[in-house]
Amino acid sequence: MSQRTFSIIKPDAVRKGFTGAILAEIEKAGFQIVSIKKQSISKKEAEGFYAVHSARPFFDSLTTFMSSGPIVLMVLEKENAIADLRNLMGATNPANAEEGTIRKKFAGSIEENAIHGSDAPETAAFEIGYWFAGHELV
Ligand code: RTP
Ligand code: MG
Repeated sequence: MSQRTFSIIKPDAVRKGFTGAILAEIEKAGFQIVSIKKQSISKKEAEGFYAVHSARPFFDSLTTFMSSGPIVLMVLEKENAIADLRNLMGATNPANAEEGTIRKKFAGSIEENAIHGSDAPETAAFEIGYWFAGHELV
């Protein structure tokens, strides 16, 4: 059954000019782009998005980074989209990411790691609703 997930091309990858190459990887892997937009986000918006990490030591640095420049926000669809995107992304720390993954190819560090993907159906639903209105998802 077809499933939706939420993804972000993070500011490091946009800055380095990797937007098109990452979108190509995503499409090559069989995802349909349901909706896509490029924008900068505020520190407050980043804090709300990453609220589950609010107690982590990297929270302030992460939310500063995520609001440091334009990002590309996307809703993606395919069968098994959530798990398949996580596999395509690779490990959080690019030093541990497998060959052929987006983070192996495009990430610079554990924080500046090029791409976000929802990790479960509940988080995908929250994250899609956080960034996209219903009329943007038809
Ligand atoms: P994401 O949520 O962005 O898809 O990444 P993830 O599931 O692989 O990693 P997660 O544990 O959810 O962490 C969210 C983001 O926080 C940054 N981070 N920095 N300095 C650190 O130790 C550290 N750990 C995580 C990364 O940008 C990570 O993607
Ligand atoms: Mg995560």
